Parts: sequence; C-alpha cells; structure tokens
Amino acid sequence: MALREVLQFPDPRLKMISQPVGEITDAIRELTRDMLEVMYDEPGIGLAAPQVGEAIRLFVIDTEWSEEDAERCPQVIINPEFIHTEGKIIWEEGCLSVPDYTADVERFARVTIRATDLDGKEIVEEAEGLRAVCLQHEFDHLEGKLFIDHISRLKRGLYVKKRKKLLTETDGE
Ligand code: GNR
Ligand code: NI
Repeated sequence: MALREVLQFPDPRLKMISQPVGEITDAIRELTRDMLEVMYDEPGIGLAAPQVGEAIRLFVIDTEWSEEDAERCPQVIINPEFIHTEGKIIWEEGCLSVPDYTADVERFARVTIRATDLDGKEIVEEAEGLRAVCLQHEFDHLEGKLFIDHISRLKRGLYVKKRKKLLTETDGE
C-alpha cells in the first residue's frame, strides 16, 4: 500500500487541536502501523497523527534507531500529558512538516510524561536530551503548534516568505 502523505506547512490542518483517543480500535492500530512506516521511511525520529491528517492525540517516536547499528524501538504514545518539567535545553530542531528548515528551539531539559500505550496500559516515563525534545515537539503537533512557533518573529517571517515563494513558483505542478 502507498505510504501516507505527510502534510506540510502552511497546511491549515497542522494548526488544529487534536482530540483525545477513546477506545483503541482496529482503525487506530492500522493508523499506528502506517505512521511507523512513514516515520522510518522519511526518515524521522517521531511522527504525530495530525501530520498525516488525523486530528487525534497519538504519536509515534523512536529516537534510538538512527544511531549506527541501533535496533528499532518504536513507541506509541496516546493521550499524553506532562506531569513534570524541569530545566531548559536548546536543540536544533527540524520537522517533516516544515521542509528545508532547521532552527534552535528552547525546550524543557527533563520531562515526565504520562500516556497510554497501544494496549491501553498507562505509561509514565522520564526523558532528557533528544528524547525530551522530541516528546515536546510531538506534543506540540497535537496542540496545532510547530517548532517555528517557538522562534523569533523575524526568523519565522523569513522562513514563511521563502516557503510561500517556493509554493507560488511550483504552483500548478
Ligand atoms: O525527525 C525529526 N527530527 C527532529 C529533530 C530535532 C527535534 C525534533 C525532531 S522531530 C522530527 C520528525 C517530526 O517532524 N516529528 O513531528
Ligand atoms: Ni514535527
């Protein structure tokens, strides 16, 4: 089956606030499989459901596998909330929905997240470094936010202009 398409800025669907996941149905399990396929194909270290046009509070993450020889450790995070945050860290972020751009973003350095996994079991997990950054980046997608919402207006303005110009030039393709 064809891979699902990742929505790209400025698609308005990326600004929607996602709804909590209720019962974990076959459709949810199928969506999760599709999302993991897209994430590893791109490749990316995380992917949130709204990035593939499903406005529900679910994301997948694997911050290990891109390291050399590392095995895949996919994790499914449903209805997440942060129960503790601490410190500050600056990381250069990119996003599959924000093509051709990276920027330094300030995040919490350490977070504790509470969520549900695909079996409906509660997960409580502490994270720091890249993993903490990625959890916050994916959570933002569920709130309709992108990493460019965390940078200065000037930098964001430059990116938006460049992107819109590119889209106009390639219009009607
Ligand atoms: O693949 C991704 N890499 C990344 C690097 C630094 C900070 C965040 C990320 S997440 C990104 C994939 C993505 O867009 N997830 O929503
Ligand atoms: Ni992203």
